[in-house]
Amino acid sequence: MGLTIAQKIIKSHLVSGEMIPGTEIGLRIDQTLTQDATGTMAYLEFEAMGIDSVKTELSVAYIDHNTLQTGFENADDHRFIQSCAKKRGLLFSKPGNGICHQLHLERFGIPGKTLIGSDSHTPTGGGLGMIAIGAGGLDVAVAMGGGEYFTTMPKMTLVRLSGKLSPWVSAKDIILEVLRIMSVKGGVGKIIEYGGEGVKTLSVPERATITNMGAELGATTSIFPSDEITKAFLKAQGREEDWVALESDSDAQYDEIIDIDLTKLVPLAAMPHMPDNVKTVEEIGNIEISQVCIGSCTNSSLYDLLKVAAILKGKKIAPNVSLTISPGSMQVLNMLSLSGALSDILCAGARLLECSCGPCIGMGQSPQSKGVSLRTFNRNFEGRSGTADAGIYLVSPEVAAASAITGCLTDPRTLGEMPEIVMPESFIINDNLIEKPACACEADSVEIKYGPNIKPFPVSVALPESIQAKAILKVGDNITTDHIMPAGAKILPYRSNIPYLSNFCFRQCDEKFAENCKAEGKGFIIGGANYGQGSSREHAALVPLYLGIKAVIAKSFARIHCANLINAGIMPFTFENPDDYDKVSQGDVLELPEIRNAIKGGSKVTLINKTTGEEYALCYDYSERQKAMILEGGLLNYTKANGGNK
Ligand code: MIC
Ligand code: SF4
Repeated sequence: MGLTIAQKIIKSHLVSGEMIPGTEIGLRIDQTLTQDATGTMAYLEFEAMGIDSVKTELSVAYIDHNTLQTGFENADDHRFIQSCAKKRGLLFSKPGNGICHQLHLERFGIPGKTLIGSDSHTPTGGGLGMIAIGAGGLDVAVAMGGGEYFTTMPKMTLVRLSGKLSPWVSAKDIILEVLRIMSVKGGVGKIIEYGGEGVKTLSVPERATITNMGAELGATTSIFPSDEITKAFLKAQGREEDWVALESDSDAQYDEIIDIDLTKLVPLAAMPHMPDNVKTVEEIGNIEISQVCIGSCTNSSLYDLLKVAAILKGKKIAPNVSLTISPGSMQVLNMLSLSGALSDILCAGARLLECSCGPCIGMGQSPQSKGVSLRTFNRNFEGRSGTADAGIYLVSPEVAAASAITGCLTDPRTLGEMPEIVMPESFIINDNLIEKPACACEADSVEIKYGPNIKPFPVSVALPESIQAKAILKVGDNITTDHIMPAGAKILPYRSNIPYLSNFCFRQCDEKFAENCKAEGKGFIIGGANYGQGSSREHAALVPLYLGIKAVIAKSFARIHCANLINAGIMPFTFENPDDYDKVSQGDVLELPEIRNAIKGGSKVTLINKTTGEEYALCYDYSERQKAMILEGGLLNYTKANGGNK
């Protein structure tokens, strides 16, 4: 039987397991990336593993999230990461160089290779034909040390593209359409592969916009073929030698096929507060807006910003609008500037921000109260922008630029003819902001620099015989990691200080959560469907661990968060009968009797509700490795108990 592109790469990197969907596989990882908001923890974990230097082909530590320095904390974290990179053999991308995913695409991604990154949008690399997966920091630390990356063998979905996009319609509209069709949980346990004739009409940055937002589908990753277009992109980046051709076999089998005719697509927008709440811009109508933010790892390529510049050229933004532009990389900014396009953007009245995540992670630019903000980003979760009552709409660069001019949500097709964009044949290469690691003979003398805000991280203990604790919190469906462990300019500086961070856990759902946990000393969380969707931040597991959470019992889980819980030593369970979710109330006293024996023997787990006297059957499908991790109290303890990096 023929193979899909993803299956071919998995096959060539398979270290353990079999390629049977739903079962655990272990993959050899060629490249890793970290960013600063998850990186400090990942390098602390790497230090705890006691490995001298990274064992991958390439590992890069990027600084792109915590670039607002309102105190010493972020700067100290950057210095810590920089010293780790120098000592342990990683490239270090300094602040100002750009957003990790855009930079990795430009400078390091290679078709056919595997990449894991401590950021959920790592699948951006799928635009180049890589298997690029977002993971928790601990999984990345293990991979840096040469260990396998374990995940569940996904099912294969083919999104077959035909036709060609109409003027003013763009790659963002393709992925918004996929989100409309599949929903934010539709991709769980799947790899989304793009194929069909329409693929040939999309450049690598456009493909990367699509694979980037595959994270919002909950997919393991998304991938495009590596073809002549990929080759041309790598050539323009001075890396033609990195190119290899990759396509699926003609008789490859997919579990699901979705057909999209690009010709029929129109400008779309995801309305507050979920990326799958998609309607056409026309349907939503000309609502008034107060802010437009263009950038993020989804839409900050040179192509995107040249389009924005061409639309804004000779125009002025509406008086009621604040327009921000965050170029994805120094290369993008440099080329915009040299081509004169930057001047078109600035003269129209835009505010130029640095090449970083910026407003996407709430690092400034929170909208006004009840403000409507159009963003070319990938997430519009409630409160993520830093303004609790703001309404965030996710749109394409075309819709964003057109609306900035008119002052209300605008279908760009009403502006007449789309200006023509000519892309340069080669990019300006300047890797000045990438620092190389120390050579082997100097690495020993490099000192790791810890700042006072860097505190030890919590480690779980071996699973006890039985656990009795309160349902300390009950939440509904689609709880994001932004709910569990919010980000934003005020909180992100404490990513390396779990005790302090714990005060903000679940604030949006229950202001007293941390206080209640501290009073009880232990607890359970009851969740709905798709619990933990969104980011890869392992803080959403480490902070609950610190607060004494022993298990999360939900209707279903998002992939990365579920793995992070197990890595931390917190048990994820699902209700065998989803209706039992309704029978548990916050505050009920619950018991997992004989839980250690049950997990050890792989037998049924029952949850007893001591308050109501009811019993509920729970499900878990941990692999043998995960069972051992739960029994030992998480991945670090398990690794130590097994004498090294497994
Ligand atoms: C995000 O977009 O939510 C982030 C910030 O990039 C996160 C990582 C983090 O929380 O540090 C992600 O997507 O994984
Ligand atoms: Fe940065 Fe936003 Fe991309 Fe996350 S989604 S990596 S915060 S730009």
